[in-house]
Amino acid sequence: MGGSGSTSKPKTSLLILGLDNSGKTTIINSLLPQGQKDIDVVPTIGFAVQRIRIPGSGITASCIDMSGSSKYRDLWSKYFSETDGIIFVVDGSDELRLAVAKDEFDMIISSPAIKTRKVPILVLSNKKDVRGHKTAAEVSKILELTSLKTNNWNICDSNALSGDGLNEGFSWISGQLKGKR
Ligand code: G3D
Repeated sequence: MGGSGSTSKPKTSLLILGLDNSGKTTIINSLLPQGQKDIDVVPTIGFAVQRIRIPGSGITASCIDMSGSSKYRDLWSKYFSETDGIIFVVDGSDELRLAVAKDEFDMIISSPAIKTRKVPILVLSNKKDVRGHKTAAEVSKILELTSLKTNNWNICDSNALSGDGLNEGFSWISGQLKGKR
């Protein structure tokens, strides 16, 4: 067995999911040290996966844009079966697309890999600074989170541009991930 040295293998995988324009890229950038825009785009068929390693944490975060790629859903199962946690990002200021986000959310939580492995799910109602933003409580109702009994979940309002609300969400999910190790 070789030594792992300073580039030890990440042990934990996080999946960041949501529709386009919800703020996923802004959020993964905020997980990187300032000035480091070290996002790999992993070549896949039909949908884009952005991947980062969060320095010092042993966590790899992969980000999939769910918009318009539903025909590739079968290919997502690989990511679902490998992930230890999910961050589902919605644009809380885009009321019309919250219904579409709900369909995607239902697809995630009904996936056997997510359900049976009890993957913890953090929902971010992003763009809290935008007028008309739906609060965490309102988004929770739309997504029917209280009916979700198979997985631990949490929901926070966030502003990915300023970082407001992100820490609360990240500390919840990292607590969940630690509990699993
Ligand atoms: P995506 O990766 O989910 O597609 P992005 O989304 O991270 O690219 O964000 C889409 C747009 O929303 C970007 O604006 C980004 O700056 C903006 N955005 C992300 N989070 C917030 C937020 O919390 N508040 C506000 N006001 N804007 C946000 P552009 O103009 O670059 O398209």
